Amino acid sequence: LEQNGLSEIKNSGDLSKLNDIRVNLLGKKGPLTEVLRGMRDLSKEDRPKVGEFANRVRDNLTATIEKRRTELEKERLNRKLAEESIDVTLPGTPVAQGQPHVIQQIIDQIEDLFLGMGYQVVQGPEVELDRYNFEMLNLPKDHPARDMQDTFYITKDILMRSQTSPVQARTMEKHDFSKGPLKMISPGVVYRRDTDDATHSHQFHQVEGLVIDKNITMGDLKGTLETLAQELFGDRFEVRLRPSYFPFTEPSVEADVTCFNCMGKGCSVCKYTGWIEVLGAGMVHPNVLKMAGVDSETYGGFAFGLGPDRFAMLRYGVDDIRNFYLNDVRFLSQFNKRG
Ligand code: FA5
Repeated sequence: LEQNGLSEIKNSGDLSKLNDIRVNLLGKKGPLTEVLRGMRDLSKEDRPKVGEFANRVRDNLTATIEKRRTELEKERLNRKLAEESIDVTLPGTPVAQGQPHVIQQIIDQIEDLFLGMGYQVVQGPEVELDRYNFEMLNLPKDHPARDMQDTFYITKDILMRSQTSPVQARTMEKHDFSKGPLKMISPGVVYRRDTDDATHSHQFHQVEGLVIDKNITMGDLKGTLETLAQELFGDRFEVRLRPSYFPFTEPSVEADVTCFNCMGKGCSVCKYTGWIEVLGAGMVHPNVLKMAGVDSETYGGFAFGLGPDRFAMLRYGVDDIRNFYLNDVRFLSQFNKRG
């Protein structure tokens, strides 16, 4: 029995066979158990001898099974390691790397510039109250200048904001001027019922800027806009300020930049003017200050609202604003900051 058992164990090829052998040899119905059970029928003298012998056989078999089990487990692990080994010389699967949208890149650059000049960045809601989008900006309900921004209304009093200027009103209302001046920019998406064409989209971006303090002049506005133009366009383009009208600023201006497409000669992109309008600005109207609870005798300031979509067109020579919104990765990946 012992010799047979030992050779069966040595020849067992896998763990489940080894387990079967163990059950057969040492299990409850196995021959050894049988022998031990039969001991009660033996004489007093034979009992210890047979017992000792049977126990020795059992111990030997158990130890051999354990040894074989360790061997088989090792073999199995080695086989698994060999099967699962990785060929490090195989070419890897390329991982596509994302990047901020080109307009977001422009907005990030504008934020960096203004943060460096001590401005704070403030966000406002895209679904806005008529009160902030128009009324507090000196545009009561029946004001004809509301037609300048054809607006998506949700209800009589709630709309998709047509400009980022409502964030001015919201921020001024909360600002504690005893703690210092207010300097903010507010980037975001705005909506208008404009007919889409090469330079107009019904959904586009604006960055609002606002400074309120004592003794702010038009010269401060001009210097700020020149710093911005220099940062974004370098010396390649000319910037001109042109008198304009906004109900919330007086006096008001608009800034145009040389058309990138014809460099001022006149083409269909700039509607044959040689210029592309990029922002509106002016000195904050006293009514706007008063409505936000700011003392308009002591404080004044300037505000501007610029279109980063147009900035992106100028900088990269993109001749149709709609390209930014088609989400064609072939187009967008051209503006990869990481090169
Ligand atoms: C305004 O929206 C004013 N809130 C700007 C302002 C702020 C003036 C603070 C004074 C003080 P305007 O409607 O001109 O102004 O738009 C500002 C800029 O947004 C434009 O110069 C242009 O760059 C951009 N813009 C306007 N309409 C569109 C459009 N449909 N598609 C893309 N960009 C547009």
